[in-house]
Amino acid sequence: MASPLLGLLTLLLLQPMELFAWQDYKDYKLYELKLEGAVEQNLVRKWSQEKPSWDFHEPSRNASSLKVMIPPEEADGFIETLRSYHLEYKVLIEDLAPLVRAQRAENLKKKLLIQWPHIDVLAAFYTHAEINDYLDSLPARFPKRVQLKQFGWSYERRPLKVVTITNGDGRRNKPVILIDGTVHAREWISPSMALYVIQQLLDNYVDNQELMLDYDWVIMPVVNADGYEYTHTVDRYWRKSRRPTSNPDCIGTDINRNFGYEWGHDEGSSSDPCEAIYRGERPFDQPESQVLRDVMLHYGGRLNFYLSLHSYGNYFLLPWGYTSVFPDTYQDMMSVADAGAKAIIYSTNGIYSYGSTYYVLYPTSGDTTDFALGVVNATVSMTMELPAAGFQGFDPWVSHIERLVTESWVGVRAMAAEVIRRYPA
Ligand code: 0X9
Ligand code: ZN
Repeated sequence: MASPLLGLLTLLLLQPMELFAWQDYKDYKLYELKLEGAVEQNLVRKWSQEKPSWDFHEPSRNASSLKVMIPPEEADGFIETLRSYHLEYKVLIEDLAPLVRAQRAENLKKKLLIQWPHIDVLAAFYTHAEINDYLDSLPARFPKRVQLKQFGWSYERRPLKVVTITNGDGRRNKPVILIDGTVHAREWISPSMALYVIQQLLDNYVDNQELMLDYDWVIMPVVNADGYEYTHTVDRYWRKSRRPTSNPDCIGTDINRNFGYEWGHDEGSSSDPCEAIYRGERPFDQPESQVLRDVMLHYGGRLNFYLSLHSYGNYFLLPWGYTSVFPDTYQDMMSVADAGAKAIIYSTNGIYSYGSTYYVLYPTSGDTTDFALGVVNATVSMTMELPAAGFQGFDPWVSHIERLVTESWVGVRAMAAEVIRRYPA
């Protein structure tokens, strides 16, 4: 039956995203800028404010270069500006479109082979709905060891779920290790890593049981569900939430600037809805931030290790982000980071830098890690920036997943073991 319906169906199968105005990144370019010192750093900061469409990857304090993605209509002006400041640059990628398309095709092809609801974390990147289906399947498979709880909804009403994993001995109120993922939508290795941790604790119990003897694990693989879904359906490089702002041209808030501890400093966040680090109108005005806050507070009195999974950069970032002053327990937290860094370098030769966010990376204000320490009193609070992969850094190919998550697990496992050793139940 050669009907229009069939034609539509074929179109849907071949180009599923055209119908939803898929951002194809045609002729978008990726540049690398040389950064010589504070002068360039300040220029980049100024340009991020004035030109939100120049998508700078945030420069870390000591970086000697940084990447920036530029839309085709801005390319001439961008180059002119660089030249006028005598900044050195090189073009890394002339046209992002074929690469974005190839990654998308690779992932969709891999997913055809999956036997639902069993998912192979190493075989593909999954959508929020697919991850939720997988989480939903766990209590039946591990009735004594898994508890699944929905803590709320995203702005677009996606259910936000949290899984608690125990060894099933029935002992209540053990100290907790809380791991979250996907606060930033485009950092796709983050949900994969959260899922890998779940699979290690459940399917590889024999090797990991000592990690659950006196501690429970609480894992929220996707915080920014709307943003994450949007990276699968419309725009692969979306970072923020999806709630509209006071500016009709700019959508979304950086959930990692929206938390209510030392919120609102201009050093480390922005009041401009068009910027990547927009903090929102008020602390916790994003439903996703409220949900993660509630999860933290729920486990408050026994939160011994809070770990937020991001990418990229190979960092263990400790509080504070908002100030150059160190927290009282800084050295204790450093010992935990040190255990993670050592374990990784011994196993794969991967090198992590660690220290306070303010010094190691850049100032941040209103982020989850500062809140976990400042308000929830987590014993150890940390952001882990997983390694760069792919062409931008947060866009690994499916074939990279295994290397990234197995290496990262070595670090997470070692840090959990160190927390358990230092703070026995
Ligand atoms: O800037 C951020 O939100 C994080 N980096 S990312 O490239 N994933 O966007 C770092 C936040 C670190 N903050 C603290 N550890 N306090
Ligand atoms: Zn991030």
